[in-house]
Amino acid sequence: MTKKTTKTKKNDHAFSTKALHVGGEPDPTTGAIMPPIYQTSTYVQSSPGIHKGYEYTRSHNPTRTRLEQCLAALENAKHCHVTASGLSAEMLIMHTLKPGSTILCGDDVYGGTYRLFTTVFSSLHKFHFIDTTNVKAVEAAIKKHKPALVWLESPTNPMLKISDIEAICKLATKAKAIVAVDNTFMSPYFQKPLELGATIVLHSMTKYINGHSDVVGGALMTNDEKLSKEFFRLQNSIGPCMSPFDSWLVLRGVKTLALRMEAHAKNAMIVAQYLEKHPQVESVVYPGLTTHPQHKIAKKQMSGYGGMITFFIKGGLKASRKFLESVELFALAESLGGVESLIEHPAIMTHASVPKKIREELGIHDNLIRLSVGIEDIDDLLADLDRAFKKSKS
Ligand code: P1T
Repeated sequence: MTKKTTKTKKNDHAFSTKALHVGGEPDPTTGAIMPPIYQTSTYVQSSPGIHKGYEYTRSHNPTRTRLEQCLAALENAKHCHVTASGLSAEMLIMHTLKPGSTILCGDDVYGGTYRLFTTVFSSLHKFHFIDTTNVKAVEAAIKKHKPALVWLESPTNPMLKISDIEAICKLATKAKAIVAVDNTFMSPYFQKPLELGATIVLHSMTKYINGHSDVVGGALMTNDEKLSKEFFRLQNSIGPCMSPFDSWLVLRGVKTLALRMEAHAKNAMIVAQYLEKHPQVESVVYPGLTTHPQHKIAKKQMSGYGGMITFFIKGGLKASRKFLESVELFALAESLGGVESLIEHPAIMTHASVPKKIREELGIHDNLIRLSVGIEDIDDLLADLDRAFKKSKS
């Protein structure tokens, strides 16, 4: 069997099989079942320019190559480029655009994405932020602004707004714009935007893909060969590459992505239903609840609802602060998508770089709390929330 046939066969496997076996092949020189960490910066050449495909680790590294093969297989993408962080992956996308390009961006995005666009790339490109859950508004904005790129985060961070990716991709394609989707909250397990018409999928690998809160990384996937070459050129020229050790950690973490996502979603649904009934809760946002404004679209384009929940606690900042100080199992920390449960206050923490006025318009109020529901025993998680509600009652 040729090498090419073996790879094609592996790519035909189901998600959880690919997560283990694509890029996870035993080391051909020793038989080690776990791939080696090629902890090297450079590679010996037999004659100038004659080498085994690897010259320098900023450009290529065999451990990173394995991770890229695995992630491309999981997203059903032809190409994947792993980067040093989610934000550096976003930076590379911005650099593929001609200076002066127009970007139509969802109004609710991760605070760091907002900061990158409005304080770093605003001098290079033009950004228009709109509510992309409204397809008609997107259609009108595409006509008006003629963007080169439509940027969607779906579900959004932190409001969990969901955009109709397929409908927006159709509108963008008609207008010769490309669509990039930040798929961090769903991971390729629950959502595959390339199959819905997106040109680029972006992940903060720091979150669900790695899943163990011990790596910061990003990934870009595309089926467009020209774009992929441009990603490589830019990454090699600018330098935000992932280290061999971090690549290896993600390669290990991603093996359990399917199991973890199922466990996150199962726990999150129970927590969301618990919060919905709680007398100290004003309202809950979770894509799996039928009360979610875009629940139908979520059902159509996602195969699960993920592990992220936001809710509004009664009693304003005082109550949210007390609640956040009172939880014991839920750790008060930025980030999400790790096996352990995290809790945070978007207005003060992850979205502090979004101006207060815009935060308020989006609904990121002082009584908004974000949960990244982990895979602990559900009874322990509910008991922890119960305790914190009791303590925060004034
Ligand atoms: O942190 P980094 O790996 O650079 O990824 C940035 C990023 C991009 N996209 C989304 C949807 C994200 O949530 C993030 C990072 N978010 C957090 C750190 C957070 O706590 O929300």
